[in-house]
Amino acid sequence: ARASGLKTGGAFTPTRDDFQRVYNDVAEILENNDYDNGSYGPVVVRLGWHASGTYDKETKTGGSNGATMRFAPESEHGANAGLKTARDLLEGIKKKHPWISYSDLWTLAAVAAIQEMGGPKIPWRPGRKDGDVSACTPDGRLPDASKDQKHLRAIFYRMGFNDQEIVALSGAHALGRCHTDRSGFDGPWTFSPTMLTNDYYKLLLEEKWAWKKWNGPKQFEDVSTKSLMMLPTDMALIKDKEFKKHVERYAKDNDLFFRDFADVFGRLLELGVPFEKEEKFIFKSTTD
Ligand code: HIF
Repeated sequence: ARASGLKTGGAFTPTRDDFQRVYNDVAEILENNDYDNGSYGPVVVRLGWHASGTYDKETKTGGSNGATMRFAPESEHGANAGLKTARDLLEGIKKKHPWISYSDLWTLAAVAAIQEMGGPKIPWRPGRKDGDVSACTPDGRLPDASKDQKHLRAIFYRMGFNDQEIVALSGAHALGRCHTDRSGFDGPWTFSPTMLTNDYYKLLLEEKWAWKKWNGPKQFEDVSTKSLMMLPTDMALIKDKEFKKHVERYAKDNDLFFRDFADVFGRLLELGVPFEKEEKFIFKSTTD
């Protein structure tokens, strides 16, 4: 007998093992030497976050339920440029496990990407249902990187997060890079963009940052190597006293960062979802 959900009359109730199988299949396709820094992990994390970060706690609209980024106009929103790469990558997993909703798949894949890139275990639970085009959120709900701390607070308070949580989430910019053909910005935040560490906070505090001289959008570069970047919204975390004190805490203590990040990133992926079950899964990483 199969140690997983039973098929009865076409209905399929997936078990923890079935979700772990999806995790394993995602983990297997993340590394690819022909793509960016050798991993789809960062762009998959960005997909999970952009699918979730549209949440508005007042109107209870947006969030990861629905996976409405499959549809225009949301897929065409400027903030989502480049995410087709991640959606297309996960299409193969959806074909192999057709019972999983896109909204569960995208968030589970983000969890797998974080864990496989050396990050903490992110407790995750299923229960998201896919919506249709009518649930697409209006443009402008995701943050604009050219702005300051006031904008950051407006965007993340709307999702229900506080200052400490904004800073804890921000450590994910240790991962990946900016692409001129997506956001217009250019370059990675850290020297190890496929490993989650607290380097983002350390570099923010320890490097000297100056405006990059170029024709692109305003961004910062590290004075010593000119190979790293910070967005104006990243720099806001050390300009603002309330934010900076948390940057200092996370720069000093990677375990604290991992604990707080796992908690807040897990909740980000749950925004706007009317779960029927409390129980969360902790997936085995391939290195366990
Ligand atoms: Fe990002 N983010 N993000 N981000 N982001 C980019 C890339 C990534 C913001 C702007 C950008 C978060 C918050 C914010 C990731 C994960 C998270 C890019 C570059 C921009 C401009 C896109 C491109 O050109 O490819 C802003 C303004 C944010 C508010 C602070 C989250 C906390 C850090 C919530 C988060 O988890 C990841 C991963 C990438 C890298 C994607 C890649 O393709 O490498």
